[in-house]
Amino acid sequence: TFSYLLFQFKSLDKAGVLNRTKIVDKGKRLRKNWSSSWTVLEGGILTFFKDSKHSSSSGLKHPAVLTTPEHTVCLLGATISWATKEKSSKKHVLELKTRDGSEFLIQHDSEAIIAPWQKAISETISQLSTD
Ligand code: I3S
Repeated sequence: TFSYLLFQFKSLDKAGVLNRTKIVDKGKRLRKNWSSSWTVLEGGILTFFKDSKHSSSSGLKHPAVLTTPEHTVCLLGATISWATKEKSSKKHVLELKTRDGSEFLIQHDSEAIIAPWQKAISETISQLSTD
């Protein structure tokens, strides 16, 4: 039914492969270590799965099954913005700051891929703040 489809749509907001690095953990600066990972935005939570040891093509077939979550980020009270040049020399870098004082950089060379993530994450953050 339509309401079921709507539920499905809302329950899995977005998924794909992005580059990410955690740069601050609860106020403590970490060494930047970029890696590519399967990323899922669902129910107000952003989950970065561990880098698959397999080739990216096999990793893409059953990514959620073959890998384990490395970071689960609650978007309640988080902020997202485009990172300044000082944060990274890469293009299209998003800076995600969580309520517990952690920071992630999220990146993709393709603007067509990263722009919808920026939109989805900022919409989720706004949605959570009005709930
Ligand atoms: O902010 P930084 O220190 O310039 O970040 C770069 C480093 O993490 C670098 O690794 P090494 O510390 O092993 O040199 C990475 O390879 C670079 O990708 C990082 O810079 P970008 O501008 O790509 O985020």
